[in-house]
Amino acid sequence: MTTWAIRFLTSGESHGQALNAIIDGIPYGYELDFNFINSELSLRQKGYGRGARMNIEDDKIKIKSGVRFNITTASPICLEIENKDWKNWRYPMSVEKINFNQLDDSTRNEVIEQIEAKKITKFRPAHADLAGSVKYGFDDIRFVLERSSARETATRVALGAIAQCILKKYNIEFLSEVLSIGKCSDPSKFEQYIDEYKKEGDSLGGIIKITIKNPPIGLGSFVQWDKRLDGRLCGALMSIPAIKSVEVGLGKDYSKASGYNSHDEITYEDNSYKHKTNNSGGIEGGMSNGEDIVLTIAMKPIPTIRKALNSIEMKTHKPYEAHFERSDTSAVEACGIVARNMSAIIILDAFLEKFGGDCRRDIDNSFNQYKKRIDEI
Ligand code: EPS
Repeated sequence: MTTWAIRFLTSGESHGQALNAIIDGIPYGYELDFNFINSELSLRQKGYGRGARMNIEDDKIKIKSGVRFNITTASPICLEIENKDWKNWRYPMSVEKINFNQLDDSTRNEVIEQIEAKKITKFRPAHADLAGSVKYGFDDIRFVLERSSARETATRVALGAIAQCILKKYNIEFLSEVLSIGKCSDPSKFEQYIDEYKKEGDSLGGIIKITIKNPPIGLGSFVQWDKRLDGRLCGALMSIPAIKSVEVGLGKDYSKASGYNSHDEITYEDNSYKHKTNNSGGIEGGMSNGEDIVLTIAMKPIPTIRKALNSIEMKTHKPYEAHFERSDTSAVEACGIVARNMSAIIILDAFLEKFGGDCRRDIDNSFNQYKKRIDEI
């Protein structure tokens, strides 16, 4: 995915020491609200159907660089989120710290035996296990599952919450709402529905709606394929583990309507352009059109399930029941928090591409000047 004004990377394994992220391109002069950032992290941990891991973790952002007296300094921001569960995972995560040359033969053999015994070799259907192990040549699926784990999304929420702190100054807000879990679309029955599947050792996915409120008209562009805002947002949302579809506005239902009956008619009220409806989901021609941006994403059921599916063991190629580790029954609500924060990173990128400067005052001037110009049209 191309980003234009900001770049970011994340690192860390699910049961490694910590998760880290670095984001570059954040201008000078924005006050960050750490209570808000930590509340987004806490919301990502919650939602009905989460597993025992969430009782261990207490995700909080630790800033390592790029912020002084709560104000962004324009330097890259480096952040860390601790994995409290790391302490419970002696092998194999800490094994690289052991100097094999200094061990006597029997201790070395004991360590090797422990590593061998802990290897995971039974692929879970629908997980990254199979393709990841084959691609990299791993003989232990743990190398795949540690990094492919949705634990990584905590860092993206922290980065997205930083983006939200900045975009709030321009009245842009990000909301997420769970529309359905499995086949249940009655929120008052979600918990009961999840309980039934939990009892069965099964898992669930769901549908989430993301609303981006008050984006200025003209974010993104039609001039180049990779500048289109819908492509950028959809790519970012598809990169969230377990997401299988992203729709903008009416999405696939738009294809079933006729143009006359579905396109959003344009009006002019209170000094600005508006649309009578919002079937386009706030994006036309790869640009925000001034309406709220509405995206709907579908999450597949979590791959790790107690009620084992059939699979193959890596060494013998013989059929086995897939490996089970402690897991969530549903993480749909958490996924909504991840999705709104991923959207915030992309909107900030497009916002800084349009109004960018090195310091907040320049960006405020550019934003206000643009508003003045479009009010005068
Ligand atoms: C996950 C498996 C579970 C989830 C985890 C994602 O972790 P564990 O194997 O430690 O029980 O709880 O999600 C998180 C840790 C998180 O912070 O969201 C997986 O296999 O993707």
